[in-house]
Amino acid sequence: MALTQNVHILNWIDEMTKLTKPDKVVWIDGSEEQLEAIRNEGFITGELIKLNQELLPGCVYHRSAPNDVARVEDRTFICCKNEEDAGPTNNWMDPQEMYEKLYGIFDGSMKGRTMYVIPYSMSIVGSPFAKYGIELTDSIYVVVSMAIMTRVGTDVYEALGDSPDFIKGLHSKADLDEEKRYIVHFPEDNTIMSVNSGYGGNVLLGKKCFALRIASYLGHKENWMAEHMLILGIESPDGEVRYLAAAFPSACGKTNLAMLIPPEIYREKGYKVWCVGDDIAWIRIGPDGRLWAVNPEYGFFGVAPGTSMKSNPNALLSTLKNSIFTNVVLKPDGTVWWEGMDKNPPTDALNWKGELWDPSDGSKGAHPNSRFTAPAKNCPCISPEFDNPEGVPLSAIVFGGRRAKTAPLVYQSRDWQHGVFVGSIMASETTAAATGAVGVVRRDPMAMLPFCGYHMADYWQHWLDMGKLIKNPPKIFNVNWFRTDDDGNFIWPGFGDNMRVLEWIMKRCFDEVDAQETAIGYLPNPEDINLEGLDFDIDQLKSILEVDKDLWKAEVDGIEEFYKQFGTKLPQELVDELNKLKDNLSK
Ligand code: OXD
Ligand code: MN
Repeated sequence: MALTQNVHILNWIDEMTKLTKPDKVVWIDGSEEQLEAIRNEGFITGELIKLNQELLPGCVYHRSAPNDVARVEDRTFICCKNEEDAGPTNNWMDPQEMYEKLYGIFDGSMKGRTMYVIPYSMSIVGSPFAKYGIELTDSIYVVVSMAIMTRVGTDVYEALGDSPDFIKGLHSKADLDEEKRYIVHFPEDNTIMSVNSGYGGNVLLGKKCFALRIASYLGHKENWMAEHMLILGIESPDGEVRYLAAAFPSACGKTNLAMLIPPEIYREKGYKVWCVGDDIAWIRIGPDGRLWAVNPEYGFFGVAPGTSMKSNPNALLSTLKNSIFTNVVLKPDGTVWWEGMDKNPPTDALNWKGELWDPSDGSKGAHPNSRFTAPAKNCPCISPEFDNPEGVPLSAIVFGGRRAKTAPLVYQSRDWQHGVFVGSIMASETTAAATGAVGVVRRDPMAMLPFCGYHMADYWQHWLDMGKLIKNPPKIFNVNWFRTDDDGNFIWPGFGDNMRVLEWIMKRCFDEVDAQETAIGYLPNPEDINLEGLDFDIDQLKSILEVDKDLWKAEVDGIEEFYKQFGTKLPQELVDELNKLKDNLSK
């Protein structure tokens, strides 16, 4: 029975039902009883596998198809009327043409299946940040995952009333045909369509599709920002908490930073780090002229391999109940394992493809992109402000990347405009694990390249325009935990010790410490980074704070090359900043 009388919702569901032709329609109400029944159905269909309920209460296991284990950027489209509005970094197709193509693929795709109707909210229902979505799907995995990753429930219908203001999401696994796999956004129609995939990043439509691609488009129209950023709070011994948001390309330890455990000397003094979010921030200007941020999600969709009690105990502890594990190793005792969890690969276990796994044959047991889906509230360091509808005030915005030599451990931009430039030139060097080629620079401005729902140059302009509206803007920084020595070893210890850098960042935000002005921005005086309790000498620190002008001149060439594709849309302010950098480097 329909759970709403909203005609916009009913008409759309009617149309999508006629198109996809499911055997039945089930309205999800968000109740635990209904989810329990659906999980049980998943055990029968085989979409889900029950795990050991004593050791992992409420946890289930899921495998996606072997050809369907990651986001598919080459099959992800932004379909707005004018190609120019999608920009050079997005795939585009004329919306009419794309609708026709997709309607052909969706036609009858749910025959013999159930269509689930999932009402969900990104951020707290009724809060100033809240945006609502409805996802129609034929996947039980999607239903149970959305119930972890978003706020699912009938209060969404109440909040919507008769309004047409919701994001329509249609997902069907169809035949999991790679050739017909499409993840498509129609920002002008508030619509997302995803077909022929069952992998989280492609099918949990609240996450990348809505909370970043569609939301970035909405933020541009409505003067707010949707960013690919973690949010954390640093509590000092006197109980004051200062917040920052940080953007990193993948493989830079974003989840680890979001859940950082400070070094012992900080903990002894009473410092704490609180996680508000690990992936996405929605940011608005508050009445006090500061930026206020919320995490619009309700759970973590983290990469499993490498997560251990050493690297990120808070993440691992988050997964011990009511979580979903996808494409990891399934042990005979009904628990799970992945590479990097510990040094004891299990015997008699099944690998991510469901085959008996022999750890000694050199193959990986878990897929490198295997995932956990865990309720944020399981996290031991989840911020008490996680559920605050007003969000948290940002003192700093931090950008970062993985650079062997170019970027110093940390530097601060001169002002908002320069900070936008710093975000726009963000880059990471590829590691051997990512591709065959090592050290290739990949630009990923604000870590938004795959997630910006409109023209990247308009997005930069939006950042610049927001700067003019924010009376008390956060300070903008860049960090690089990944400087290497001549043998390729990381110099900075990273992980919890990144706290030492965050402390300097916060001191800068509150004018509590000086800095040196350099060609690229403000750098710390080395003695201002606290090395207490760390086996790391000041000369090592100096070496990773060094700015090599020749490397930066080469960097300028790379930036110019990257900027070229944006043509005349490139904001003049960024051209000015690039020229200023060139000038500074020639002095
Ligand atoms: C993610 C990503 O899964 O950024 O969060 O790819
Ligand atoms: Mn992400």
